[in-house]
Amino acid sequence: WSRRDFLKVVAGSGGIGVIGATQVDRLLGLGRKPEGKPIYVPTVCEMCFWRCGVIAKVVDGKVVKLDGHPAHPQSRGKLCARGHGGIGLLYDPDRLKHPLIRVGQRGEGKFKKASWDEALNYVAEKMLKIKETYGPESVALFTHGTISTYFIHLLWAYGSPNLGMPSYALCRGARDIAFKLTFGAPVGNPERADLKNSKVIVLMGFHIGENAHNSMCQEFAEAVGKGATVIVVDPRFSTAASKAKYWLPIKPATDLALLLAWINVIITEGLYDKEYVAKYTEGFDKLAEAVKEYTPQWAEKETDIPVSLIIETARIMGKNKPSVLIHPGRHTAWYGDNTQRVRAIAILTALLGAYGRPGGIYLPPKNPLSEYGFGDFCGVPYPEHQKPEINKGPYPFTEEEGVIPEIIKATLTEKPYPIKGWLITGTNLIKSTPNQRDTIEAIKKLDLVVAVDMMPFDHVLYADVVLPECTYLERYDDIFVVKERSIGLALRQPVVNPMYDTKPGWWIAKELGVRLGLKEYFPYNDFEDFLKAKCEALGLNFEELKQKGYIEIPGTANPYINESSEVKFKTPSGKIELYSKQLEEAGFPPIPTYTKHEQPPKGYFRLIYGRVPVHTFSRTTNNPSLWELMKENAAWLNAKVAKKLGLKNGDYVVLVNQDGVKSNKVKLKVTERIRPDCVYVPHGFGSFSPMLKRAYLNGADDQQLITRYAVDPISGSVGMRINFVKIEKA
Ligand code: MGD
Ligand code: SF4
Repeated sequence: WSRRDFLKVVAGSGGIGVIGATQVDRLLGLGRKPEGKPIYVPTVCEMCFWRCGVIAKVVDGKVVKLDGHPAHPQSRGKLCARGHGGIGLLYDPDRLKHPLIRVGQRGEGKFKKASWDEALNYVAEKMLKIKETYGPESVALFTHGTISTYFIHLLWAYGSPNLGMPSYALCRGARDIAFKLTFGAPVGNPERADLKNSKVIVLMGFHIGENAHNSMCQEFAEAVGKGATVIVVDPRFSTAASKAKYWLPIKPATDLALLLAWINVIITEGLYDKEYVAKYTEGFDKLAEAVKEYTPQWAEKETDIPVSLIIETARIMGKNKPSVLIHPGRHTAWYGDNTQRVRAIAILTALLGAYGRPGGIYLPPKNPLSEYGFGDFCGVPYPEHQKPEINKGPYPFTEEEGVIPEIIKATLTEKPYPIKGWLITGTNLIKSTPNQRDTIEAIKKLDLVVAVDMMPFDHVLYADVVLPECTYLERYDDIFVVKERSIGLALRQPVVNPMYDTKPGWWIAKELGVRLGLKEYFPYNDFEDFLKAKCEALGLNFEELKQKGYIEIPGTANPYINESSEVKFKTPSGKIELYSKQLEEAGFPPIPTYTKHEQPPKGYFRLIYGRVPVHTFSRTTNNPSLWELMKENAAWLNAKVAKKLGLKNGDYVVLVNQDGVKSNKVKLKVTERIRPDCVYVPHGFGSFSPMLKRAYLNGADDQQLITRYAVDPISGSVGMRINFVKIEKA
């Protein structure tokens, strides 16, 4: 966003703060404007994982403003509110300021201050003891964000495969597997959605604008401006729905029925791209046969969407093919049949000839770079692990990023072998993972819990040792290979020196590695040495990258299929697999089939959740700048239902789930913008860490209410939208 748009957000939310010099003064307690000559430093945002390019304005050694890098394709000169709000993170007085060692019980949050040597020695000693007693596999790593690079390297060098990343099973895992099974490649991050050229945009439970990813929002606005038809399928009238021609308020958990009915109409009415289907796909006849039963009449009963609208929207897609984007989504961990649901999106995309065509899903860029990863730098192979990996569970298509609840289950049961140590870096495990009771019980069984974080979020209360990382504005990180329509390289570099006694993640991992006898895996003293060597290996000038912040590699853009040359997809058949033999061989339906999901019992509502544009998960809820824009969440309830229950807008209520678990008190948003059978709660609020002065007990924690989950048997994706709540007055 531009500064003007940002001010609009501030005004719209009734906020009082504008992130500029005045607020920086307040955050710093300066009481005056910094007056020196400004310097501008390019770097990369980490307020969410879109990773926009940033230009930081620094005056008198203080960051006074963050703006979008004009050349970086994910920022295009703009930042979202959270990107601007990075200053609030840097100067948050509640930051972790020095290493801590626990003195009270796990969960009490009682610590003593420690030196880095003391804290690192403590962790290393425990890790060596666990390795000796149980084997290295008994340490697991939970990690998210850039710090993952260094700690996955450490985990693998130490000898454990047991990695759990929320960004896989709790987020985009099912989507990536579904696209790989169908097209031979995941849809990428950023998603390869050619939004700006789309004539029809279909958003299924994907709330662009509330789920704010910078360039994606810019392209959505551009497409809407050019007159694209937007079809929003959501039980809630999202912000994107306000830009849509069609809002289809679907009964939750029935999206697959709508998708199958759309496929049915597209095939029976001959609206598919016949030439494309014949040339690039495999299994069309079997698909046509399989979807015969999924008529719009059948789907109406499942979804509550009228037959006429199902047919009308399918025809609009057919008429505008191939420039139709059925967005594959990002957080696809919904109901336990996630891979098949996203596969239906992929199949519909293929029928419309929209994969590799303008306005659909563009192709991955050509990659001339050698795959030169962090682990390659040391040239030492990782040790073979002796015991089976727990993190993949029994799910045949899962990736190495793992299924977090499988590690938690193994920790609780000690089967197939004990897990005794958890390293938690850059993820608030308590807020990201369903069934908090299991997570907390598992923690109690451990010999070692380490948290590497910047803020004392919920999980930090349970750590034996807390290692404070400095923020993204105070550190180098590994070079980012930006894979958008073309390939580029972006550098995160320190904008200011680290505040307090905090250290970068690469340093913490290295110091631990050295103490664990793994020095050969960390053959550098200074991270600049590593970055320079990496640049050399990639044929780049490090100084130029430092100065520019982002460099595009010319000749790498490859957005659309070249119809005149032979196209080979990286699937076993070399074609787009409408019918998946891989799934069939693994014992799953080769074409998505519909399964009914349980609906809320009487007196209960389905708990659905989502994002707000000024926060990222839980991580920003204590940020002074962003907290001013939104301090607490509100539970959305349909107006008619509220009237029946005698509840008013602004009343405080408590949500109680099917297992009797109660939320914090939460404000009610009474609105026509939601179906009567759901309650919607923005995710990430209601922290129970008293070390957070602003976020503490502000609003309801949706994760607390997610005691049940359904794991997708194909990908291990963890469906979390299967919980029901009733409402009690607070
Ligand atoms: P956060 O809750 O924001 O996200 O889950 P998490 O990755 O756990 O917690 C991030 C933690 O990382 C915070 O403690 C923060 O201070 C710390 N952190 C942030 N930046 C850095 C850094 O640079 N260095 C270090 N060391 N620490 C840092 C996200 C996960 O949650 C995901 S990806 C998804 S898609 C799911 N979303 C989701 C949902 O929408 N609803 C529900 N109920 N559950 C969800 N779980 C998943
Ligand atoms: Fe930062 Fe916003 Fe970009 Fe995310 S979308 S990286 S928070 S500016």
